[in-house]
Amino acid sequence: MIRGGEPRGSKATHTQHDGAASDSERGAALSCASSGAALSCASPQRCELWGVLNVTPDSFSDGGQFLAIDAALRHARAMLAAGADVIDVGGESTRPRGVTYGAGFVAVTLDEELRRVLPVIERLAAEGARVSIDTTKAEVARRALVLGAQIVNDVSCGRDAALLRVAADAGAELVLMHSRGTGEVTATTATYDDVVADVRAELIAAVERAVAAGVERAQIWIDPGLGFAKTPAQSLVLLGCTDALVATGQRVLIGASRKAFLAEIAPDHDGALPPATERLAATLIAGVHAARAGAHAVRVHDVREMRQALLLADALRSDARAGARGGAPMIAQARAEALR
Ligand code: PMM
Repeated sequence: MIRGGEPRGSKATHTQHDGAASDSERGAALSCASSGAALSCASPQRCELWGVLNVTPDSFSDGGQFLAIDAALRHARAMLAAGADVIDVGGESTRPRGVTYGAGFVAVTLDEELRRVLPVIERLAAEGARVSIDTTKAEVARRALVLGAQIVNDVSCGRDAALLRVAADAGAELVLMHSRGTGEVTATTATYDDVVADVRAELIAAVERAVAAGVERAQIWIDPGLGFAKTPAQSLVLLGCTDALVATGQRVLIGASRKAFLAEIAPDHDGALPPATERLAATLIAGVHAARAGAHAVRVHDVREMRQALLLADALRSDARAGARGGAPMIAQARAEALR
């Protein structure tokens, strides 16, 4: 799939959004270069596909669809068959409170979260899937890892030392997703001097906390947390500057799939915001951009479609140019890769 990216500058488009910080966003829009990141990302890896499995009644785009274990397993298996490398299982919605998502997520008890995720994780891991547990609770992470999950996806950015120790003790991979507060957009949480430099610095600090807790540095992923404590414009800037995170040397996960900022940036012709399930085209462009910038994985709801987009983007970069030079277009290579 997509390998590497080309050097480029970055300019963010301004867009209407729900809150404060427009001055700092204007600064941030020019900040890829100023944040000290190398803009060239010739990373050789394949961009992984992480399929989203929300076993919740209230996630913003698929809430309620996969609460029943059978439905969750069916969906996970379909994503694996479509090429997912990881299934990211979450039992508590993380949608931030605010203009976009209204009341936000409903906190669930430990018992309820365990009840939702453990049976699904146990089955998927037993079937050989690489499973990630999307949680902020140390005990949920611990029990999921015991049942065979291999990755802890922490959307609280390593705030809880107990969660970090759980990942360390299990030798698990750990995703540190940037957020502030519970991800809501307020004048406090979404004010940045330079959104790229600030998010990068807060992620690096979280990486150091995790390393101090015993997690192997090479096991740690970072994620800008698009939509979490970020206005749509700030999310756009961060997505546009994915390479600034790749330049840290940590593996980078990008989760843009179906998010509200995509609708704000690309509304319908009549100005209406497309609902979550109708943001596929923007999701695919976001994923292709992230992969080209060197992201190591994209977290998506639509695995088959994302994979198709990444394969075509990759073919356009390499095969089409080889074809123009008189070489044989490497369609066969793409097919071989598709079968991996
Ligand atoms: N987004 C959501 C939930 N978990 N985890 C990571 N690492 N990155 C994200 O961007 C992220 C996440 C919210 O989206 P969803 O409701 O579609 O799961």
